[in-house]
Amino acid sequence: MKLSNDIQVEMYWMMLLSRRLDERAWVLHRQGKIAFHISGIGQEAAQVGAAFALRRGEDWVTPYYRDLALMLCLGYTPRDFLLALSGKQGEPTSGARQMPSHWSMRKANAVSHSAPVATQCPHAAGIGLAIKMRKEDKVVLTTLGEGSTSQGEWYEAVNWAAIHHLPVIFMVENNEYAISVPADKQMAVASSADKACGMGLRGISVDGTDVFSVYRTVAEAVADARAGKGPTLIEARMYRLTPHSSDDDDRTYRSREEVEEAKKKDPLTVGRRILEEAGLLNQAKIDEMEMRAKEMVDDAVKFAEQAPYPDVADAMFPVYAEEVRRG
Ligand SMILES: Cc1ncc(C[n+]2csc(CCOP(=O)(O)OP(=O)(O)O)c2C)c(N)n1
Ligand SMILES: [Mg+2]
Repeated sequence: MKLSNDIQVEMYWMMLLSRRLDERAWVLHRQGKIAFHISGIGQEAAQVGAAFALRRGEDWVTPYYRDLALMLCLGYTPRDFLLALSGKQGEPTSGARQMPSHWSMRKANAVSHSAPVATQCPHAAGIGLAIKMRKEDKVVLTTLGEGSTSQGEWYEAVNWAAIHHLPVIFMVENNEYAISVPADKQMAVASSADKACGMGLRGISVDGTDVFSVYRTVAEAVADARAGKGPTLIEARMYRLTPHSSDDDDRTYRSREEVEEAKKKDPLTVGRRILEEAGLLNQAKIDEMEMRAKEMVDDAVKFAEQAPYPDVADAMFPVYAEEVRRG
C-alpha cells in the first residue's frame, strides 16, 4: 500500500491535468463554443486517490458525472473529453449521443450511468454479485454525491451489497451541496458514512481534499473487499468550488465568503503542500507540469474543433440497429 515517490507525483499530475481541462471547459462554455459543462473542480483528490487504489483495467467502476479526474486515471484522454463536450464524431463513450460527463469506457471496465442520480449504485451491486458468483479477484467502485444518498436506489444497492458481502466500495463525494440544497437539508446525520450502521457495513469518513488519505482509505476497503469481507461505505468530504453546472448561478444560495473560505482547502493546494514538505515537488517541477497540461489541453481543443460532427444517419444507431456494433 506504500506509494513510491514517482506515483505520488503522478497523482498530483493527474489532479492538475484534470483541473486545467475542467477550467478550459468553463471558458469554452462562456465563449459559446460548447453547450454544457458539469465540473469536478474541488473533487480531484478523492477521485485520483480512489483510482490509484484500484487495479485499473481489471476492477470495475460505475462513476458519476463529476469524475473527470477518476476517468483520466482510467485512461480517458483530454481529446476524448473535448470530443464529448463538443458533440463531435469519434467521442468514445456514446459517439456523442450522451450528455458530456456520462462516462463509460469498455477497456477500463467503466460502465455508463444514466441521468437519474444514484442509478449507477444498483449496477455496482449487480456487478459485485457477478464477481462473487464467478469467484473473480475483482472489486467495484461506485461514486455518487451526498445528495444522491437520499435516493431509494442507493439504499437498495448498499443494503443488497451488505447482505451478500459483495466486493463493492461506495464512495460518496460529499461536496456539501446538491445543486442549491445544503447537506444539512439532505440528511439528519452529520456524515453520509453514518448511514452505514443502519445497513450493516463499515462506514468511514475521510478528508476528501487529501489525495493520499483517500488513497489509504480506499486501498484498505479494496483489500477488505478482495478478502471477502464485503462492502465499505466511504464518505470523502470536500467542497464544490464551482456552481453545480454551467447553467447554475450559485450566488443565489451561498455567499462568496463561504466559497473563498473553502478554497483554502483546494485539493491541489493540499497535495502540493504535502509533496513539497516531503521534498518531492518544487516550483520548477510544477512549472513543467503546468506547461505539459497546457499543451495537452490546447491540443485537445484543437483536435475537437477540427473533428467533424457525427453523421446524421448514425443518429438512429443503436436504437434501431439490426446488428450490435461494438465501439
Ligand atoms: C433522480 C434525480 N433527481 C433529480 C435529478 C436532478 N439532479 C441532477 S444532479 C442533482 C444534485 C445531486 O447532488 P449530489 O448527489 O450531492 O451530487 P453533486 O452534484 O453535488 O456532486 C440533482 C438534484 C436527477 N438527475 N436525478
Ligand atoms: Mg453534492
